[in-house]
Amino acid sequence: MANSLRPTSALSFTNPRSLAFAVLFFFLCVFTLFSVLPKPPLHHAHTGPFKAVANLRGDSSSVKGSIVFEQSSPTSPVHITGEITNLDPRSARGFHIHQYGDTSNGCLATGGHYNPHGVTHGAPSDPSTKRHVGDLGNIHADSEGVATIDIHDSLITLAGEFSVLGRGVVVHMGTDDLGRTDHPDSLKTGNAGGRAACGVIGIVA
Ligand SMILES: [Cu+2]
Ligand SMILES: [Zn+2]
Repeated sequence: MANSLRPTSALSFTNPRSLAFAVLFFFLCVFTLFSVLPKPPLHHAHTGPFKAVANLRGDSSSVKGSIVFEQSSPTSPVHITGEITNLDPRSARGFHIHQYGDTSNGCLATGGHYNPHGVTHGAPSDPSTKRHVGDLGNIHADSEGVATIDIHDSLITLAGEFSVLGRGVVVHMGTDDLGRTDHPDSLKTGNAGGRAACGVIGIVA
């Protein structure tokens, strides 16, 4: 008889169903609050677009030019455009990003091909396991010795740990064999010969 007189409010937590409802409502409130609160950015990384330039000059050759690198976001391909002049007419010449942006002792100071993953030399069309990040293949000069560059590369980037910003760009005196010949240097440098001109990839507005 006394039991039937106890209040049976819906919010009584002695009722397991009401307790479950209250807990659910609480978490729903917390979730809603967190989803509407303004969030601070997770990090201060620049998300793009990114733009860089390299001005190439030769140590002793007259080969020169200017190359622009553009990338709309950290995961987009990099668009490389520009012009290199005074090349041998109708030639193909190795074109790479080298490890260092140091030309203080001439183009040799830029070191080897930029190869952060320790793989073999290849063509830009090869998978990332079979090409250096810096392997951009060959540029092709016309009858006047001018190469017009218009490359989209999906492996190089201007953002993050493996950014090529601050590294070197080299145009070689010979043709890059893209890792396809029996020459002992084929899988190391593409046997592209000496360094005709080089420059440092720097940030521009
Ligand atoms: Cu090179
Ligand atoms: Zn290479």
